[in-house]
Amino acid sequence: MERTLVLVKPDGVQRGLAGEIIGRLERTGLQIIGMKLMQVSEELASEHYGEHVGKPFYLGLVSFITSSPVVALALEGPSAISTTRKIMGSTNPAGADPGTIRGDLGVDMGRNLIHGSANEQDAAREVSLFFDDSELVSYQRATQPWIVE
Ligand code: D4T
Repeated sequence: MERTLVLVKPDGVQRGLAGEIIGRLERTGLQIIGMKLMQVSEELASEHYGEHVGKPFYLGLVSFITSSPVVALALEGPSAISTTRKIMGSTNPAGADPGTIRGDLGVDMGRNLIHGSANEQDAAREVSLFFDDSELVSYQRATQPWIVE
């Protein structure tokens, strides 16, 4: 089973879209194994966005992600990373496909509502950055055989 980290970014929380965004991901059948509302510190933001240090949008990105609370989720399931990225849509909402979270709910690159880990290595690093082991819950769902063969 694969895991991924999702953040409903500050614009999603401020706009009251956290439930809509989480619902879209939840309906895929991916299982929520961790979830919390939290304020991202400058330190956590710089670790999370380390790959973007030095890029022209980096300071704005850190300022945005620390500007207001996010909802952090750890999701688990087959192809959790690619499934989440598909539902999110491409980075710039202006070009994101209709039917995706960014395509349906956003219009601007700097306010793209959601983060999802890009690959397995990032997912492992990001899940452990945002969640302690004790915050990740292992549990059975009665619906599981109707979601995964
Ligand atoms: P995240 O990481 O937020 O899930 O987005 P993506 O994986 O889809 O995109 P990314 O890492 O390339 O960018 C991270 C974050 O930076 C913002 N951004 C990006 C921006 O404001 N201007 C830019 O030119 C780029 C490339 C949007 C997402």
